[in-house]
Amino acid sequence: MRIERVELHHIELPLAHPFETSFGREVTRPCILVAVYADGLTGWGECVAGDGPWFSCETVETAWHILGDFLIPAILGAEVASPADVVRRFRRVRGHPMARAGLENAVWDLLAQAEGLPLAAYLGGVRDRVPVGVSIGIQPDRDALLDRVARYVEAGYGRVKLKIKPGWDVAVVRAVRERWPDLPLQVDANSAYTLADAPVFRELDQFDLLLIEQPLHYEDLVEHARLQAQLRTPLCLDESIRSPEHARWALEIAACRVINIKVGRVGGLTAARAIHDLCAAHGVPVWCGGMLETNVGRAANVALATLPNFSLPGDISASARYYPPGRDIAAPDFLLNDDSTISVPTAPGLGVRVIPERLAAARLRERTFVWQS
Ligand code: SMG
Ligand code: MG
Repeated sequence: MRIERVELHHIELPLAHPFETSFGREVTRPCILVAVYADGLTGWGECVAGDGPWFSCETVETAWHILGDFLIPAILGAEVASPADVVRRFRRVRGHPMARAGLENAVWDLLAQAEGLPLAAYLGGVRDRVPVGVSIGIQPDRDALLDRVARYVEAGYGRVKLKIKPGWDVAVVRAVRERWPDLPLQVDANSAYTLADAPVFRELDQFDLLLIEQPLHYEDLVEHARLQAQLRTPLCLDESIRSPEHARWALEIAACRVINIKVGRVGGLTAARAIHDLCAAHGVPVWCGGMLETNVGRAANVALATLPNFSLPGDISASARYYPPGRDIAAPDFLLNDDSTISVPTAPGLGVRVIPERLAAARLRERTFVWQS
């Protein structure tokens, strides 16, 4: 099919609750939604870059530039029969994985619809529901954290991730572990520590955590390998894995025993599936990370998590955990099942519909690119 038209929609939504990590506090969430048109179908993708270069060096502004000036011109008017055609046309662009993922994933949705298949089936997924957990940000104090954990456990989340940073680590993990001795629990430092903090991680080693996510520098692999060698608990890399190559290097030097796959961070569903396959071949479990996506990005995450080696619960919570009722730009919402899973949509493509009025209400700017034959 020929790509006839592409639209960029820069939107911003209020979060249901502020989300605080070691690198900052978010009250609203921006993103760029990408719509790709061909043969009477529309595919949607979400670019998860934020307002500032905090989680990653990409921002909404850099992604807007890279999409509009390089990536969209590379595929506008092109014949596309498979996602590989898009990946090939993007090969000249170095870096900018979040920008690439927004557009590549929109084409995945389009092609899955053209095949009449749910995105999960088009990817090769094997599940009809995916196990999920919830990621809980840093709270004003320990009681607030315990209340928040209690609320999510009562809501049915069977796995909890706590954000940690220096001064908000061993004592809070101990408090949660004492109250919920059997709860599957993990922590995420978002690169807030150095190797000099190894004693903190040796203490965290006693709490039977599922994993410790991205403790050290966001680009480092070598020091993660040194830390991993001192710990019983698996280290999991997030920010350090920005391509299949990073995953290969990390496995080669045993920098981690688990990988968090985020489709935006690694540059799209093709790269995400390649990392999944590589980890499966090495016996390394993976799970699907989250970037506070709207239902468009969430649908792509759910589809990805149906691949067989996604053997740990993902940061894919129910839609209501992220945005106030009626605000998410796509429907239907994702709901939490009693067994801490989310059901995989069965309609062709992403299986969610963008609601034009909600999109318009959330939009800050838009840009349209039309192929002139
Ligand atoms: O989408 O449930 C979610 C959030 C999961 O904790 C989460 N993501 O480092 O893994 C991570 C953070 C990054 C969020 S930055 C917006
Ligand atoms: Mg993380």
